[in-house]
Amino acid sequence: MHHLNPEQARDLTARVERIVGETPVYDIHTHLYDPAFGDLLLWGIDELLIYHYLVSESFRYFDMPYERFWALGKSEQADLIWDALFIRHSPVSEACRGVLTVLNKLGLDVKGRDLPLLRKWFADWNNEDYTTHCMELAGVHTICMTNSPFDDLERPVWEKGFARDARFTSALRIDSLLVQWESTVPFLQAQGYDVSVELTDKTIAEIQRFLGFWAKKFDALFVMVSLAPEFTFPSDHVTSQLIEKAILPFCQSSGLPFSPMLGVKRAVNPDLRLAGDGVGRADLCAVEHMLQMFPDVKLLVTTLARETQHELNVLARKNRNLHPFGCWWFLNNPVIINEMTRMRLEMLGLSMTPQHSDARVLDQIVYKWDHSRAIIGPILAEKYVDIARTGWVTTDAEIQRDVKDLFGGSFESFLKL
Ligand code: HDL
Ligand code: ZN
Repeated sequence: MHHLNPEQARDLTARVERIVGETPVYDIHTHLYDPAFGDLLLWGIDELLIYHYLVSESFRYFDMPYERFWALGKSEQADLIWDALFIRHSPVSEACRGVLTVLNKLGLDVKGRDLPLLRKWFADWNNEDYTTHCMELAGVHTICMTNSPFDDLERPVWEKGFARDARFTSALRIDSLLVQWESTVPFLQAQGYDVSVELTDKTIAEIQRFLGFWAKKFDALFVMVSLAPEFTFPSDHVTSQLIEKAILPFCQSSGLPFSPMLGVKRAVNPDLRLAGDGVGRADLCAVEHMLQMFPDVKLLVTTLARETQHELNVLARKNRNLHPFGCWWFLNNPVIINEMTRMRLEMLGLSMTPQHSDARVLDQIVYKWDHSRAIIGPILAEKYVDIARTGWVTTDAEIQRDVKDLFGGSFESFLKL
């Protein structure tokens, strides 16, 4: 029996897409900063253009040595990128289109292609007002930062103390501890932690004291790390030993989720610097074993390879304490956001977080969420139409509830698990 005629299907689709378009989102992983961090919060047309995604795309057209580019100032770099990716070739890539979406949503004249004129407009803003402007335009109500006690520019701001902007929450990032343990030991010792390279009981306890101090300082919501495709767990490798002996027990006792981000190959082209990382297929048995060995720890997981998404969803079906999130980095393209969102809705329903922005430049939240809503909305609408065809009618209130779940509600419930 068909319970829906084409007009009703169109009406339902329009309602879902409107609600998706209007529902503010919790952006649970970004590299943005509370405006109190001053210049660490990047924004404006030159920062948008020198985003490392565009740097790597530009070098495909450059024949200059890498070092010559890096020796230039930011606006000179931006000029070269604008010329290569926007003027001499049409800006059809996702990261290029993103810049245009931002300019358009800001109400600026994209057609004129006048970069100097665009720069003048941005020069009139300050970072507090512009933060509010971008969050309103993007429909983002809260931004989770990536905070590292190992970052020499960021740490002093935390040590000095500042009045926090409630719209910015925190995640404690510990790559330096887990992935560069031996070179991080002297830093920890200088910070007053009695640690040795050898993972003695004392060292494990001191690592947990360090985690507790910074998790409290940041009011961190979870502990995160990015790991290489080769990462396995459990194993004798020091990274795995640190996770097993220090991190997961800390997460167990503190109740903070652990967030391994799996499958990044750092510096596959070191000359590209921040733009030089690549992707590899992570072994999700590592996640499976963490879940089996630490059944009461919550794992907030994203993986970088397209090929590992289905397996992650199956793992999430088996473990309510595993929350998959986002279309991370090289996955943050319409073709893959489409596939991942369909797969997650079809396998997990609404108990997951389909997207985060990973924004490094404040204005990017405007395009990343515009582009993602344009994909998530129609897919979600299809699912409501599919069940409506059976006779199951979904009210606007129920659609609003579901979209709130996808846009941060499920994440916040997961934190409270
Ligand atoms: O490790 C990470 O959190 C990644 O998101 C990297 O920061 C990466 O450079 C990035 O910005 N991806 O979007
Ligand atoms: Zn990131």
